[in-house]
Amino acid sequence: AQSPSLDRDCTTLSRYVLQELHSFSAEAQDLSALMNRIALAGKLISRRLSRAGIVEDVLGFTGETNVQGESVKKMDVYANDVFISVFKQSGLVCRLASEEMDKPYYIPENCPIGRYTLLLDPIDGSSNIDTNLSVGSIFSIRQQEGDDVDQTATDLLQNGHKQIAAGYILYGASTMLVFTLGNGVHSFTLDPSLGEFILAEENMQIPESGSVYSLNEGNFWQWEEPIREYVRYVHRQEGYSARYGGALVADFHRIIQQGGVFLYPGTVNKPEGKLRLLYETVPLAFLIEQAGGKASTGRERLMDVVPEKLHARSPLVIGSPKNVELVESFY
Ligand code: AHM
Ligand code: MG
Repeated sequence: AQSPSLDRDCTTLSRYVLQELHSFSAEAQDLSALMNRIALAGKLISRRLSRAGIVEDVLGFTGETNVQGESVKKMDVYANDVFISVFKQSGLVCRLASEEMDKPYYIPENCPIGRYTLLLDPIDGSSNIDTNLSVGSIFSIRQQEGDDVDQTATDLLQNGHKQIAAGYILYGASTMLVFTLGNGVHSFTLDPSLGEFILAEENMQIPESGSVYSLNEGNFWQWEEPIREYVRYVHRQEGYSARYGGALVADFHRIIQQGGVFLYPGTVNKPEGKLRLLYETVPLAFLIEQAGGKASTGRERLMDVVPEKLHARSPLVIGSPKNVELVESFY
């Protein structure tokens, strides 16, 4: 019998994206080039992570603090630089906005022609690196609107429906790239010996409901009351399983594949929670909706939220439609 991967004819990412777009329009060409660049960044980051402890400067902190007030890890800086250098050569992206940079990064050479903005969290869940656990990268692509001559990037302060593409790279036991171009969610697995992302699943669909709930229960007394009530309710039911790995991308990947719900609610001191809208919660909202799931702040559909600033945060309730509706019913 043929192995399953051979049955699938080893569809590579670059071939798949061109096929999916069914056209050779300028935009289709651009998107295909953008996805290939993201894949290249993913390969470079994956290669470096796989050598943690063998080569220098993979583990540990730089000693700096970023815009978010968090200690910067060496891999945060490396991954941010990888995305910048990969997109400098693309000609397509004029601005990159990242968790690691206070202001958007402009690539002047690309600005007259580069019509796209890449929003990203270069390494999500970086506290997992030093213990050899999964981390990810999250990205979202938007069309630049207006010429942004004063470099304020105010056109980014619009809702999630403005996204053209979104996805993540999961650096786990294997490296996976999962994305949407607004026409379903597709996943690819990196074959390191080929250096190619090979199609794993087309049109992923999240189950209607699932038994996993995923949140940091250490924050119980910090949460707002509806979330405490929801968790008390879960504790009284049979059949739920708690799963929380400390990296959003990895926890989200479990949910989108197997169903259930991931939550990062607001707390008394931080009503907007921890996760950032433009490059963490809203890209995942786009993906989950494309896979038949739901994403909410608890009070409203996440895709409709308009950020007040580049690094704005939002609560996150995301996953199977039934599970998300149940959480919302506690508000
Ligand atoms: P980071 O992007 O700075 O790594 O922070 C985001 C991470 C998420 O991956 C994860 O879900 C969350 O922070 C974990 O936070 P906590 O330790 O408060 O549970
Ligand atoms: Mg993050």
